Amino acid sequence: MNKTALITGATSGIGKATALMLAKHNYNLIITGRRLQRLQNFEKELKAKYQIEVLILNFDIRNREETKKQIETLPKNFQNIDLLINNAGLASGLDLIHEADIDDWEKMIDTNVKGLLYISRAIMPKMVERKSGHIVNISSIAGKETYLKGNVYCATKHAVESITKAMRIDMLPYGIKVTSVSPGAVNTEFSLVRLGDKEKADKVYEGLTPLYAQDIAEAVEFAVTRPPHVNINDILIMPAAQANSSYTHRM
Ligand code: NDP
Ligand code: 8X3
Repeated sequence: MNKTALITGATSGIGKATALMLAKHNYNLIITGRRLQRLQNFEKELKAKYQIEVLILNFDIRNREETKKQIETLPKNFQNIDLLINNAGLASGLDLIHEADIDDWEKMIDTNVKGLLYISRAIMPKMVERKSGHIVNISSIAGKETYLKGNVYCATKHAVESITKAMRIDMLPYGIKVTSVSPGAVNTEFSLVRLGDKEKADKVYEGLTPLYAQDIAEAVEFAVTRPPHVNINDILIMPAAQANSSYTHRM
């Protein structure tokens, strides 16, 4: 029988590439995000290419009640989630901490921290009941280091790191694996969302070869294809042209 994976934020970037990778491994997929048209197009693409079942969940992960309801009302054949990829997230703004827009802070904290917690809280009890499951949290180099103007985004990813460690401890007796994957600069819609401007977003990747979503999907692939006795705790993956969050080598 196929396993089931739920990927938050599968409309773009890392989430979409990870969903495609999991489809190749014959997972039935629950794909989530706010942009319904994208989810519908992606569902068509997945079903055309792979012999898997696909379920769309179209909701905003910041909405606590909606998130709970979506998981509580899953159709029977999608209720046993084997793999949760906590990917939905964003940076909003790049400003000094005394100048930043507080709405940006709310957005990042509500999505990257609270949203991740809401969906995990809804899914984990069934994993515990079944004594089986794997949770992969997409963190960031921003969860390991703090950089100029990164302030609250970095804080949210530091929180993801801490939540990951907490999950690993609390899930231990139930045989549930917990992995953190922390990328450096990946060329997705991330910078467009963060900076709100295509020209500024393109500059982030100018003069260097960044990571691509596929690279992160491959890191996730490694973590989810290990034998039962192996857990990959943490993967930190950077472009070869980026030493850490502050030093990049541009041509
Ligand atoms: P993208 O902007 O390409 O994708 C972000 C995804 O998150 C989209 O599918 C989006 O879906 C979803 N999402 C955002 N907000 C919400 C919300 N409120 N409710 C539901 N879904 C939401 O960026 P990436 O693929 O790069 O980002 C994926 C993850 O990787 C994020 O957690 C990010 O912090 C992390 N990351 C990214 C790096 C990078 O350099 N790109 C590096 C390190 C980590 P929709 O808009 O349809 O709701
Ligand atoms: C995204 C990577 O360095 O832009 O999490 O914060 S960075």
